[in-house]
Amino acid sequence: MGMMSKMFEVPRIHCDGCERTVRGAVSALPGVGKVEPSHLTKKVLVEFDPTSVDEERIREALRAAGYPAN
Ligand SMILES: [Cu+2]
Repeated sequence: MGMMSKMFEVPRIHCDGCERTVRGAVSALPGVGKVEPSHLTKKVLVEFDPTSVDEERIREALRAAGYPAN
């Protein structure tokens, strides 16, 4: 199975620093590929291998970093 991508809405992303924090937190998960946060859209695009990680695990990582997704 290939990579999947999912868009998360994360209202607390306000600046470049938030983007770096979010990218670091989500990228640390095994099975996660590209992570593209945007403080302009308040969204994060995440590419992941669904055999290694799932949406709930990504949501947990966002929550733990202080950036809960809607
Ligand atoms: Cu910020």
